[in-house]
Amino acid sequence: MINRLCIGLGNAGATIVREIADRSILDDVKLYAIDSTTTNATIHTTRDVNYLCTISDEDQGSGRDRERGAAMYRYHESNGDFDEMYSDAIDAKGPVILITSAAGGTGSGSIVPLCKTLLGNGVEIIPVIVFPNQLDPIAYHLNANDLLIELGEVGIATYSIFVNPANTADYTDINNEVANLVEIIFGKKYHATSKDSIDDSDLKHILETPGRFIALSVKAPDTNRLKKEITRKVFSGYQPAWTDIQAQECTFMKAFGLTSMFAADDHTEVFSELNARIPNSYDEYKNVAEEDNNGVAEATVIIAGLPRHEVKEINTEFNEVKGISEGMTRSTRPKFMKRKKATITKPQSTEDGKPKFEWKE
Ligand SMILES: Nc1nc2c(ncn2[C@@H]2O[C@H](COP(=O)(O)OP(=O)(O)OP(=O)(O)O)[C@@H](O)[C@H]2O)c(=O)[nH]1
Ligand SMILES: [Mg+2]
Repeated sequence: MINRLCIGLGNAGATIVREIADRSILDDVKLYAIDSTTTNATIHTTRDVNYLCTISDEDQGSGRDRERGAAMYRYHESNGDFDEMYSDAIDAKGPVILITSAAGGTGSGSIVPLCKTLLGNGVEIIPVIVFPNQLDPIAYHLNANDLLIELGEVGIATYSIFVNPANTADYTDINNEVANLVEIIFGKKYHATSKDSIDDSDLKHILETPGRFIALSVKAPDTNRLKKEITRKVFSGYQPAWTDIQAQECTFMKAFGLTSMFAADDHTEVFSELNARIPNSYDEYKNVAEEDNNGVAEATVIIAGLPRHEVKEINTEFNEVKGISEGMTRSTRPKFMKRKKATITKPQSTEDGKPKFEWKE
């Protein structure tokens, strides 16, 4: 019997799985990465990641094609290449986390048949999707939008979304945040406590709430700064938050953990700004751990039942450029320019050896 399971797809998914592999707190999580290149497989991690390399056909034009990603996945699936991963998923404890970017081809395309198979086998799954930012090109957003539609069609109810930062290709920070979410939803952040506590069955309940959820953790030297930092991270972090109007229309599920010297006294105050932005909550789970924690106060936040974030509306009436001569007519010249024909004749003898040029009527 294996414990937890996490599968990363495509470049972003494999890179994030590598980050997870380097965290000792997630040692008991079995890791798979599926990608169409072997580059990722050769990068060192502190422990093993099971790499499954799908056929690489880059010379056929592999970039950002979701159809290709899905077809490759189905081919390998029918070949039995994912059988071990599937049996691990069926045996795994708790939900299986699937991580991919939405914008590419391999991960965004193959996560759909993967979800279909796992759901068909009764496996509980949570997709964690890395979205393009508003400044990313149209092709990224079309892939991302198609992915959401297809995940809806296969019946995904609970999921999480991160949005990549604009104007940078340094993903260290956001990838770290995704790994933090994995720690939280696998229950690694809830320190032992004799007071209110969040256990696996509470987490199961929270993560069965339909809709999008966010999960993050925050550290600060004192509770006042912790309160401000929670608000900052929830409302301007990598996971989209919610508007006041959306909050009025939805019923959220909350899980707030606090580890600090006086956690019981401070719990209400630390989450007060956040609670002020949540008018309707169905339930609230608490974890209150009173310990020195090396002088640092640490809070974890899960909010479930969130609406999907705003996707970029794309006008698909593309203005395609015209062919090189489309809409042009051949030019005519004035009569006085009446042209003679230029002819060139081959040299008759080898003496001068030059082609002969003449104007002819
Ligand atoms: N957060 C994060 N985003 C990434 C990372 N690598 C790539 N991206 C973003 O992911 C999108 C591209 O997806 P990839 O994961 O590279 O694509 P893929 O699944 O390998 O698919 P192909 O298009 O077939 O290569 C772009 O929006 C990139 O900005 C990563 O390590 N972390
Ligand atoms: Mg790739």
